[in-house]
Amino acid sequence: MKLRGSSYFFERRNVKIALIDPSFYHQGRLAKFSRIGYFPLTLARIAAYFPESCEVQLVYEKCQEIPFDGNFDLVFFTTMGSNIVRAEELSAEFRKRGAITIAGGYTVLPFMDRINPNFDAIVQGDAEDTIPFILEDAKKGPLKKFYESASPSIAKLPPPRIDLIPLEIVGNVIPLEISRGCPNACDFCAITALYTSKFRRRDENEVLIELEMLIKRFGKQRLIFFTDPNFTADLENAKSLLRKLIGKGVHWLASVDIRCLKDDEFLKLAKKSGCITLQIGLETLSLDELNGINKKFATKTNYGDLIKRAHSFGIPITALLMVGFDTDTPAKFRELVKFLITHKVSMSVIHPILPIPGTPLFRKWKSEGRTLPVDPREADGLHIHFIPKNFTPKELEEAYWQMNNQILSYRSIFRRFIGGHIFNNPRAFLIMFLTNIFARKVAAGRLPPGSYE
Ligand code: B12
Ligand code: SF4
Repeated sequence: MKLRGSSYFFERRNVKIALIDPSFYHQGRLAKFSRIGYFPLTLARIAAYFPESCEVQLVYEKCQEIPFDGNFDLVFFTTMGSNIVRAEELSAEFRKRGAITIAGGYTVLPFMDRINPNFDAIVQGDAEDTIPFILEDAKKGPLKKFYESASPSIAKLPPPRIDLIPLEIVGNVIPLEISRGCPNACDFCAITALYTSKFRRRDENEVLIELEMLIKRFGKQRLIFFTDPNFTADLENAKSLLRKLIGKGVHWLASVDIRCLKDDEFLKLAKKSGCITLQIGLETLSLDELNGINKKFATKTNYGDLIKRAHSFGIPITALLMVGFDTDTPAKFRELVKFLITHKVSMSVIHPILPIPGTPLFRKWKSEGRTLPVDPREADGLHIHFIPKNFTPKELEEAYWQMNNQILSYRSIFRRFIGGHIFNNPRAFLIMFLTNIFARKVAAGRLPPGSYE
C-alpha cells in the first residue's frame, strides 16, 4: 500500500508520474479532437524536470483517454481557460485512487479560492523552480499547499521531452520557445498577470539545437510556432535567430509587437527564413482605447500602412483583436470588419475582453463594479465576464459571433486574398487562405479560436 504524503514511493525507483493537459467542456460535452493543431509545449517542457527515477507519462485528453488505472503516485495538471473544471474532476478521481494531485498553469490564479481544496498543491508560475521543490517535499512528507515561482532565468533549460509526445496526435503546428514574458505590460494581458513586465530569453545555441530535435522528430513539413508572447520583444536577438534559420527549410509563425513592421531588415529576414504569418495584437482601432489599456506604443503606429508594408515584403498578418471596449458600438464593429477586408488582413483572431485577475484592467473594472462572477466553464475566452458600456453582455456576445461570421464569410475571405500582395509570398498566403477555411469550421462550432485539428 502506498501512503499518501509519505516518503514511501520515493524510496523506490519508477515513481509513476502523470502530466495531464485536460480537455474542456464545450456545449455540455467534453471536447475531443483527432489531433491538436496548435500543439502546446507545456507538458514536454515540464517533463524535463523529473529525474530518471521517475516514469513520466504525458496525457493530452483532447485526443487521449485518461489512464485512471495507471497507478500514478503524482498527477500534475496544466490549466488554460476553462479546462480547470475538468482538472478538478480528474483530480478527484485520481485522489480516490491514492495519487497526490498538483495543478498549475494560467487558470489557477483566477480561481485560487475555488480550486484550493480540490488539489493537494497549487503552483503559480514556472515549473523550472517549483517542480524540484515539490519532488523534494514529496520525499519528506506532505506537500505545501502553494508553490510560487520566482520566474528564474531560462537561458539554459534541459531539452523538452518531445520524445514523450505521441506523434499521432500532433497537428500541423509545433512549438519552440525562445523567451518568456513581455516588457510591454499591457493592462489586460495574461502575461502581465503572470510575469509582470519581466522578460527572459533563452540561449540562442540551445534554441537551435532544440530546433534540430524538432525537425528530427516531427519533420520539416510542420510549421514551427514560437510560443513567445512577444517574439520581437528583443528585436536584435530575434533578427539574429532568423539569420540562423535561413537555409534550414523551416516555416514558422510568431506573435510580435507591431513596431517590428517598421524594420526593413527584420521583414526581409522573416521572409527569407520562412515566416508564414506574424500575429499582431492590434486589439482595437481606437487610439484612446489603446492608451486606456496601456498599449501606448501601438498608438504611434499606423496599422493600415504597416500591414501594407508587411505585405510588400511577403508577410501575411494575423490580427489579434478584442471587443467590448467602452467606445465599441455596432457601427464600430462594422468599421473594424471593413478595415480588415480593405487592408486584406489574412486572418483575424478576435476575443471579448477578458478581465483577468492580477491585471490592472481587472482591478480597475472591479473597483468600478463592472466585473461579473465567472463560471470557470465559461472561462474559455468566448464569454463576457464584465458589464460593457454600449451592450448587455448577451448582446456583446452575439455581436462578437456575428463579426466572426462576417470576417470568415467566403466573400470576405476571397476579398482578402484577391490582389497582387499574394504574389509576394504565394506559399504563405495559400497557407493563410486555408487557415481561414479551418477557422470557419472552428467558429461555426463556437469553439475557441485556434482549436484546429
Ligand atoms: C498553444 C496555446 C494554445 C493552444 C493549445 C492549448 C492546449 N493546451 O492544447 C490553443 C490555441 C487551443 C489555446 C487555447 C486557448 N488559449 Co492559449 N495559448 C497557447 C500559447 C500560445 C502557448 C502555450 C505554450 O506552449 N507555452 C510554452 C510553455 C513552455 O509555457 P507555459 O504553457 O506557460 O508553461 C510554463 C508555465 O506556465 C508552467 N506551467 C504550466 N502548467 C503547469 C502545470 C504545473 C503542474 C506546473 C508545476 C507548472 C506549469 O510551467 C511551464 C514551464 O515553466 C500561450 C501563449 C504563451 N506564450 O504561453 C497561450 C495562452 C496560454 N492561452 C491563453 C488563452 C486566453 C487561451 C484561451 C482561453 C482563449 C483562446 N485563445 O481561444 C483558449 C482556452 C481554450 C479553452 N478551452 O478554454 C492565454 C492565457 C490566459 C489565461 N489566463 O488562461 C495565453 C497566455 C495567450 C495570451 N497571451 O493571452 N491556447
Ligand atoms: S505586447 Fe502583447 S504579450 Fe506583451 S504585454 Fe502587451 S498584450 Fe501582452
